[in-house]
Amino acid sequence: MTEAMPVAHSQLSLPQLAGLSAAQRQRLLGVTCIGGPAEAWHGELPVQNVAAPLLGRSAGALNEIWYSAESCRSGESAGIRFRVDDNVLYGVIDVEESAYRGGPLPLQQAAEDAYRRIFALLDRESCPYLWRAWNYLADINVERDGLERYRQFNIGRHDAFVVSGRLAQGKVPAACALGTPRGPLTIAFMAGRTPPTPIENPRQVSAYHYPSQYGPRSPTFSRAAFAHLPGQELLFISGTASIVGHRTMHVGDIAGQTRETLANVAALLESANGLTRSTPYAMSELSLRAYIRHAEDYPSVQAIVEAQVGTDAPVVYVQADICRHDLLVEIEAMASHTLGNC
Ligand code: 3EB
Repeated sequence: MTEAMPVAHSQLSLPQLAGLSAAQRQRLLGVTCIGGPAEAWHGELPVQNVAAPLLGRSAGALNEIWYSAESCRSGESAGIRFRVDDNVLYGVIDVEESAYRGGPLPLQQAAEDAYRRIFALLDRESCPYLWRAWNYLADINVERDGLERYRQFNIGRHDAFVVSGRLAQGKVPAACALGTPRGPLTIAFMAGRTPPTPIENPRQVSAYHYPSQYGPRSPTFSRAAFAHLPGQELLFISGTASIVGHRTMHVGDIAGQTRETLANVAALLESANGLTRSTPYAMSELSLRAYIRHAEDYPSVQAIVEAQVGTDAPVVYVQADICRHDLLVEIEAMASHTLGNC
């Protein structure tokens, strides 16, 4: 755990978690548990369970913990568990689609409702700026009622951004959206009191400008974003895939897709380095999460990722469905720099 950084994330085993001091627990913002259900230790913490298997690890589940600089307060509102301090809010909402079964597209309604509730909470807590959202839903590529479920999710999410006025103001967060074999729609999010600086990729059409062939409503996310806290700049790189312009490249070719994805991550770093308030960011300092559609592709992806970012970089590999059926891999990343005077 990095003491120097105001906001940090790290991976802890269950015994390590159990061994945290009371002071350290006070600073916990929340937990992501990948590959297995979170254990009972979390009490009132926001916990996102990602019902997708880890790849390349012998041990079962992975707990990724977010810390703040300060003591946090816990809250629960409209099905959202959250922790908040003077600068940052982290929350998790799980929505069961069965609650919306009467309507035409339950997932669309679940997504709209989830995001409306998130925005209401952020306004109430005076943390109006959504920096990053992590979206997971079951059967993301499955067509139901005539429309792929990812596209249904996009309509609901988009509508919530429109209703709240956030789309008109260009306030879309960095994000990812992945498919899991089961589980509710689950959204984790980080928000703050300062507006994020969105970062786009010159090699790609902005996702919110995708043509309608990818669905009736565009996905609402920025390719990356900076978030600023006192003395700190956080860089969130959204889920990034083998897309150039708006088209999928290297269909059926995992090595080609992985290389193209990393070229997009590198392009995002270059854009970010034109906007940073800190020193330039390098590929080697990123903390990454790689989502791989087919478990058997893991060795190929790992070899290419390690060749680019080194063997020491923290990379978590997860088997998950990517939101276009022809995408085989997606990579997201984070980094953090301290800021001198602020
Ligand atoms: C893409 O570039 C790949 O719907 O929130 C990446 C990141 C993707 C976020 C989202 C989707 C999302 O379109 C998919």
